[in-house]
Amino acid sequence: METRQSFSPGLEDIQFTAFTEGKIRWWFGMLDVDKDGLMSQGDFHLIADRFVKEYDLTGEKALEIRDWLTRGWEIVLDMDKDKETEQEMRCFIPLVIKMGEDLQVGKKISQDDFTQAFGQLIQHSPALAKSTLQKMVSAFFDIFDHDRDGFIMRDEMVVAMRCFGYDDPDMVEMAFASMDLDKDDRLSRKEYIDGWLNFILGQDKQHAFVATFAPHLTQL
Ligand SMILES: [Ca+2]
Ligand SMILES: [Ca+2]
Ligand SMILES: [Ca+2]
Repeated sequence: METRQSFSPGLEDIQFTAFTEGKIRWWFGMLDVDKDGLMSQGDFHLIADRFVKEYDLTGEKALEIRDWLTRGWEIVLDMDKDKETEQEMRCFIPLVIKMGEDLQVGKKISQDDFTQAFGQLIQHSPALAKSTLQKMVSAFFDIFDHDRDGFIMRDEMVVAMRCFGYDDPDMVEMAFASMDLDKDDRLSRKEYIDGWLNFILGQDKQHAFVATFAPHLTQL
């Protein structure tokens, strides 16, 4: 099964199973950095603050990351799409639209809302779920790749994971190694995106991320 992870999951594998739901709930917990059980702008501000502190950012650089983390969901959920697409989305995936709108106006999202929105997205269109997640993960790649050389190095991964509240070096190493498929000690955008897509949307219970971050899910 080792080589399986070098590709992102096929659309036929993308289903909203209990396993998928468990992973989405885990992922929510990762984004809820202040651990108040809700996802809000406050969490993204906190992540931004931590990055600013870790990298000692000032001026424009600091503003840039704050701006991105605050507006990230708009970009990912494609809020400026055309009218027709918007109506279609409102009709088929209203929970996703509502989540985007709630975040924009500063409302907090519960774990159930987040999970149900993603579930609806997956059930409506595995392809759209995959491309949405791809955009989201790709955007986080840009934040993790602090020096913008197109690769996440081990030290960049360590800092970024710390900003998300994961400071166990073994855990970070496990995640890094499982994504670095060509073993060149850096994560390309593709390695990083495929790693996350396989983890969140794939059905492989032996995935290294599952064992590392959410071992309880192997029992599902
Ligand atoms: Ca929170
Ligand atoms: Ca880099
Ligand atoms: Ca690599």
